[in-house]
Amino acid sequence: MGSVRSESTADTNGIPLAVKILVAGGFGVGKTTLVGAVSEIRPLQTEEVLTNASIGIDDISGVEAKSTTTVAMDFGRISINDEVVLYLFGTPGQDRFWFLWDELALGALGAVVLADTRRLAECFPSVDYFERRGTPFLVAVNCFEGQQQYSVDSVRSAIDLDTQVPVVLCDARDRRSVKDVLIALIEHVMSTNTIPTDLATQG
Ligand SMILES: Nc1nc2c(ncn2[C@@H]2O[C@H](COP(=O)(O)OP(=O)(O)O)[C@@H](O)[C@H]2O)c(=O)[nH]1
Ligand SMILES: [Mg+2]
Repeated sequence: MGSVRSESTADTNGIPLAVKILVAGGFGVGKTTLVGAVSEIRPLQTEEVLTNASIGIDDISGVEAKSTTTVAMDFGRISINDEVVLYLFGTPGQDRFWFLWDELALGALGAVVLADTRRLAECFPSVDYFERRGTPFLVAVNCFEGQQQYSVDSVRSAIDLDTQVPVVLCDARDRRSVKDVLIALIEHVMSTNTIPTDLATQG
């Protein structure tokens, strides 16, 4: 009560606006961790124990402790307020699952590209994908412990990002930190005023 309410929200029936957000980035960068940290529902995950079959296929250099891999995707939900609920879809990190991306990206309002500064190049394919598609995104640097801290500006220039694309630092394990990333993304989407054309065709 007393709050300013945008007439453009879908809240006229008390039903929150459902917003689809993608979480992308390279293998082992923290996508599953991020979705799990922030989700109000037990995240649906399709983790599979890394088997000998993936040796030489999944690049675990730098993440040798990693013993599982997301086969299809992560899914989670977070309410930003009474009016907006975000549905998070983690994209598969491995190149062999690229065919799933176009399905996942359908109707997505925006994307978080997670980056690990130890392996920054891993985020390039995601950045390219969303640039090509015209999906608003930001780059969230997952600050693993013991990792050399890079400035937002040095990450931006290393990725050669458009100046409009926000770069933020985060801890994928921390709910508050992840929520801040998502809020920054929503603000960015609103500032770019991009409504995906495929949303109009969704029921
Ligand atoms: N220290 C630290 N470890 C992390 C962080 N985020 C993820 N991890 C660990 O890094 C590994 C890969 O994370 P995961 O979420 O599975 O990566 P994904 O392949 O992108 O889904 C896991 O063992 C996580 O526990 C972080 O912010 N700090
Ligand atoms: Mg994962």
